[in-house]
Amino acid sequence: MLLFQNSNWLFLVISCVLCDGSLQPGFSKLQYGHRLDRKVIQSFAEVSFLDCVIECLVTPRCKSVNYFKGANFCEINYENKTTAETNYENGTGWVYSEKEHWPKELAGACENANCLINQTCKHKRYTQDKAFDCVPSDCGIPFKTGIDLSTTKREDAIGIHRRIHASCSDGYFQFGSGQLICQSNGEWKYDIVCEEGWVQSENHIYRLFTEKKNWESAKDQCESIDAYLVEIESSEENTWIYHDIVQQHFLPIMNHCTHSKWNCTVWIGGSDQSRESQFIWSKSKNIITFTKWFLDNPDNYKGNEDCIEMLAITGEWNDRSCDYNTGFICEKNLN
Ligand SMILES: [Ca+2]
Ligand SMILES: [Ca+2]
Ligand SMILES: [Ca+2]
Repeated sequence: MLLFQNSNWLFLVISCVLCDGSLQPGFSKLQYGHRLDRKVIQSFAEVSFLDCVIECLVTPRCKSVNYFKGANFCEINYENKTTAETNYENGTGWVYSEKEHWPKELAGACENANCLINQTCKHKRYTQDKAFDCVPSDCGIPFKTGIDLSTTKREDAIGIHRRIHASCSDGYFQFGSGQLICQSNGEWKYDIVCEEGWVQSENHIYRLFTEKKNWESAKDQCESIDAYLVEIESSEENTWIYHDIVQQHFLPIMNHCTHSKWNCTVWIGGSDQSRESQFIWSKSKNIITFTKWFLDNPDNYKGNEDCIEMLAITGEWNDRSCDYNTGFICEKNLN
């Protein structure tokens, strides 16, 4: 009987906390027309003001909330107006409130949960269910080689949304939409890869490799990065590759090139391995129509020259033994 009375009493206290009396300090200290800028851990759409406060109470790192009444939009902050004075500013339609003005009991089962500083406590709201879980509260600052986060706008700056857009730093080529999504496991999902070394011409990109490989290995390396050994289909493409890649990026670092043109070459993707004198491109399997052969070539010297290299000095082609080790150029189509 005593137990029954106690639990009834407990229920009464919880009900009162949730209805009026104890909430008074929190409501009486609301700061209308203000918000704390750029200190957001997480934001939530379509939540009530009280649920916004509860999100803060169950997140150890949270110190205050911003709430936009018109859109039922909630932001929970890792600072308050005392710790981040200069970020406290006017904001029409916003309400600002501090965590310490609200009764801890609002956190329900999470009231005494010892979640880590980068976690938030999940529980069933407005019930006496004692079950809770500690889950990551945000994804932190995203990091990936070559990503430039300085271009993100205020609305999607780090933490303000669980979804942001980034781009690649100078010198990196961007693959993917640039979208980053903070997943519920606390990890960013990246739809962006920034790679160094690619140069673009129209809807193709090219990348020079100076490490020396035989033709087959060079071809494999291009395929391993979702590209192919370059296929040169026109005089314009040959000129562009010769001027913009070979002369600009290859010759300057190959200081021995002046001694012999035969020591300074790059593999391109053509060969006559399957049928002597019928040169085809390895990726498209197209028969090679445009050619830029160096004097007296292709000559199939010693009956053993089936792969095509470009002479870095002149931009002209030579057939050579596929076992020779030299640099190479990969090409990739942009969709
Ligand atoms: Ca091409
Ligand atoms: Ca041959
Ligand atoms: Ca030759």
